[in-house]
Amino acid sequence: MPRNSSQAPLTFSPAVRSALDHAEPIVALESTIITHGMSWPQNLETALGVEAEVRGSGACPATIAVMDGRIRIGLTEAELTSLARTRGAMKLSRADMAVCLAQGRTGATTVAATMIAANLAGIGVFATGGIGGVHRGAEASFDISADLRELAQTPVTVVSAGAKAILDLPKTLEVLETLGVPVIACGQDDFPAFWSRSSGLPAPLRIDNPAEIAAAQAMRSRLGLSGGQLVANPIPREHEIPREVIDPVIAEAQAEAEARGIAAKAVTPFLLERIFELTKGRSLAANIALVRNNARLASGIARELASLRKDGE
Ligand code: PSU
Ligand code: MN
Repeated sequence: MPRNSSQAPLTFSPAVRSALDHAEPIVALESTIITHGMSWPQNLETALGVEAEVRGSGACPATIAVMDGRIRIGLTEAELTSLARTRGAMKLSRADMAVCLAQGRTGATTVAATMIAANLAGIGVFATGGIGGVHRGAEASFDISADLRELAQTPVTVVSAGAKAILDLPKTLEVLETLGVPVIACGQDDFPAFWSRSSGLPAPLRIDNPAEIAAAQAMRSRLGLSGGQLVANPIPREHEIPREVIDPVIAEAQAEAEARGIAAKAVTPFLLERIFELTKGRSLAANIALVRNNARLASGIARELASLRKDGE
């Protein structure tokens, strides 16, 4: 267990508490995708569906959020429903967590904040859709997601479908390399592009099975290397939106965001919502499919991490 975890205001759901006590596999899940990434009621359906996917793959889901001054590790169905209906939840990254907790507000955790909470709780793997990264035009806006630095410092394996394709993917890969984050494609050589299976860029590393991904994370800590791993799992073929279809849509949404002066934390939610409208919902269907697919892979990694821990005892 990481240092200081005993002082952190963590509240475990009964299911997660029991899984931790029995050293059973656990997969952390984020909540910004629920409050800022999708709208009601698809956000709740997706959150429940992803949890079911994790259970069906032999692990315990732990959706993470901040409520009433506590970091909640695992939410009941009633709590998930209430979060999915909430308007005005804070979007929490590393910078915002402590203030949200100190003020007793409700907040949804991004990839960065979910990694921090998962690590405090002793959970080693986390599934999401796509991480944040270097935004297009970052050379002017300096908009680079805190998710990247978090991957460099917090020892959690993050399973995603790559970085969201609204980003500048070559620059995102460059920053990850500079920060020393292993970017591991699963099942193919190319780095995936969220809605599409390939970004056209090679991934720096490739591992095709959960056991080796878990072993690599354990090896990092034996080497004293800080940080986690980014596992890039391509969207299932039947759900992908080909690059030539989605690229012009992204460009149009991007141009609108610029024209309207959308900035900072609002950029990603605005682009996802506009792309949803412009694709008449196809982007959302793809997003849901890829998150569920990531939840399955993350569960496999969680099972391997649990058996590594048992072997180490
Ligand atoms: N994956 C999705 N949808 C999302 C996100 C991830 O399929 O909405 C969220 C994650 O919480 C991620 C955040 O950390 O988008 C990135 O926000 P930003 O670009 O502002 O750092
Ligand atoms: Mn940003």
